Amino acid sequence: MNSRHWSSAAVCLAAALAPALASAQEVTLRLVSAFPESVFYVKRTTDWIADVNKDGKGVLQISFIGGPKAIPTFEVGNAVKTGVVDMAMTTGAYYTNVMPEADALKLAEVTAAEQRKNGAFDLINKIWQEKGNMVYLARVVEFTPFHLYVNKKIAKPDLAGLKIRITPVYRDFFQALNAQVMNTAPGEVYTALERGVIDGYGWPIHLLFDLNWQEKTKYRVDPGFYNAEVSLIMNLDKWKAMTQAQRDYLSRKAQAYEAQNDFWKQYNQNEAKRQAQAGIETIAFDAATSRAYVQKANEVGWAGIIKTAPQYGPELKKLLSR
Ligand code: 173
Repeated sequence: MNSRHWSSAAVCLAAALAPALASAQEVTLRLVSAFPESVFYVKRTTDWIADVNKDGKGVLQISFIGGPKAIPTFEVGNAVKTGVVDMAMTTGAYYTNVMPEADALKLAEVTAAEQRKNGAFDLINKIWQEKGNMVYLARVVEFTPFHLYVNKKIAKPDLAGLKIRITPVYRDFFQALNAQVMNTAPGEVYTALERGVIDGYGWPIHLLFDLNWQEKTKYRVDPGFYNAEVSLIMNLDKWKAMTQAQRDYLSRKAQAYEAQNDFWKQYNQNEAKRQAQAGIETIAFDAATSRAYVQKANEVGWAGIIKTAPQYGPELKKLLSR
């Protein structure tokens, strides 16, 4: 066989093996959203996935499985922990059943970018690995306060006699304000409002419209409090099974998503305007009452974390506070 024959054989062999080699190198990760699919977080995340898939051919692909119809909101954390799914877009309040520390991310006063520099990101990853069998990839929502929304007018921060929809985000705070609370996934809030089962709810400044809650909401209480957090998390075993190149690629893309968080600043201003246009009135307290309201939120928030997470709570507080 002369060299010309050898080279054409080699070309044929390479051509035959190329797809097999490529597929051996490419991993497909299954991602779920803990938020209903109509919520804008999902559109932003599926746009990000499209970008990951475009640039990640032969390396890494993400397959979007769906929202709470695939995995119920409060079960998403355990699904990631056990590897039922590989990845999730969710918030810590939805997986306090995996570890109470998850809900501390709402108390961050330092930005996600700062958390990567000051050791908070590393501490979060240590805890998430140890207690949740998870990798914490990136925070994709910040610069966003939570608010109390009510259908009965209140003159002061006292929720006695009111039944308020919560998640773990708001539990300690609203209970400290004497509310009767009811833990509910976002997907069930509209019906609860419609039936008058609840007199109000906690939720960020944005995305009411995505769930049509503006139809059933009279007042937003100002000021807002905390720092709404939504993040990408991943199963640790799946992470370890990937190649270094795949881990690097996913980390880089996740960090690029996080780097877009300034987006929320303008978006939230627009959302507040849109609420006013939809007829949602604001209830505002005087300056001293507002200060005390926000301070109480922070105090009871950290007290709750430190009580349920005595080992890591104080360390998280140190690194996430200003
Ligand atoms: O469902 C919620 O009110 C909640 O806990 C939350 C957390 C982060 C972003 C949006 C909602």
